[in-house]
Amino acid sequence: MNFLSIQSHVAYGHVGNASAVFPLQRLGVEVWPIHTVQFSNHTGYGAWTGRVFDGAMIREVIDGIEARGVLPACDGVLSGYMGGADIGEAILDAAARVRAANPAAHYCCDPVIGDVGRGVFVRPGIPDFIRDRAVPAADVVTPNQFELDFLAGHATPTLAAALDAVEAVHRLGPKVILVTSLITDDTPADAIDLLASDILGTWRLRTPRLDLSVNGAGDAIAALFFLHWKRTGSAREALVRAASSTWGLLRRTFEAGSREILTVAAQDEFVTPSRVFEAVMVGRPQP
Ligand code: PXL
Repeated sequence: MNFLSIQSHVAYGHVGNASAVFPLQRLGVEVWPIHTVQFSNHTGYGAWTGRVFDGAMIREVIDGIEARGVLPACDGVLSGYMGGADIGEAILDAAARVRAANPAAHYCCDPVIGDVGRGVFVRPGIPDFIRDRAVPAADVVTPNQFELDFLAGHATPTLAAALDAVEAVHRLGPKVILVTSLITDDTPADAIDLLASDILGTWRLRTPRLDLSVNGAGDAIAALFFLHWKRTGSAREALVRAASSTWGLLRRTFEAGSREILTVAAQDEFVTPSRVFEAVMVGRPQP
């Protein structure tokens, strides 16, 4: 399996490509990372150095890969934190070029916009670009609850509202959806829910809630979900594997009291999660 992974890069710590690339490699994927930014560290620290790249830079690197004649061997394009809307255009162009070279390739868009605690943390213009251009071009999307609400255009205080929102996102185009970090009035106080949805139905997976605040776990789970979906063809199976691995990663991070996720030290969780959660069907099959 070969993936193009187009997202941010940080030198210190683990978000964006610095969170997604290694778990994929650990699971046997050849990853072709293209960085949309290179920062010293993630923006959650409030201060960072480095710069945002531009669309021309992304296109140049894709041109070079295309010149090697290897685009037909690319099985998937994964995108995350975009930096600027021109980078978003370059990402969609890359996804189209890969699909033209390999009709069996898929595009997974992690619609990185913000989260419930921090609100929007990307540049103006990016949220609308993601909703209006990137999500409709994607086969798979992996919003957290904040991003789900934005994409669907309504809040999701109940499971029924969340299921409606998932349907609204399907109507934008994607066949497969993963919702992460979902808390509704149906979620116990000590738990957190995830939903996965495809043509066969919508499933919920519930894990214990860990009292920690870290960045980058969403980037890892999107990569893992996309890979496991590519390998199994099942949103339910991909949910079980990706959520179990990510929970194990977060449990190890919590126990260590680390501000950065333990992508390297907890790598065995990607292969053999220490605890495997089950998924239950909560919604009717999606058209
Ligand atoms: O995890 C999302 C993310 C990706 N890339 C960068 C970030 C963040 C979240 O803070 O700062 C650069």
